[in-house]
Amino acid sequence: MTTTLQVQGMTCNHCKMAVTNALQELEGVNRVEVHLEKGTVDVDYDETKISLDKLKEAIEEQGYDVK
Ligand code: 9UX
Repeated sequence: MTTTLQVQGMTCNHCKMAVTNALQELEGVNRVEVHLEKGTVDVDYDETKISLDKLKEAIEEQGYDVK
């Protein structure tokens, strides 16, 4: 399924890459799209392999707040 997360604190391209890489290395994540201007992250993932909480945790570990 695809979900859109509101993520606070992503302002530059480095932030974008940090969040993208952190999510993409997780088992069950198919596609990640960060929209800096909107402060959102679209994640296409397999919910039988990974939970939404795990996705949020991975983003928070990079230092960003997930709404
Ligand atoms: Mo540059 Mo993005 O310090 O946090 S990596 S704004």
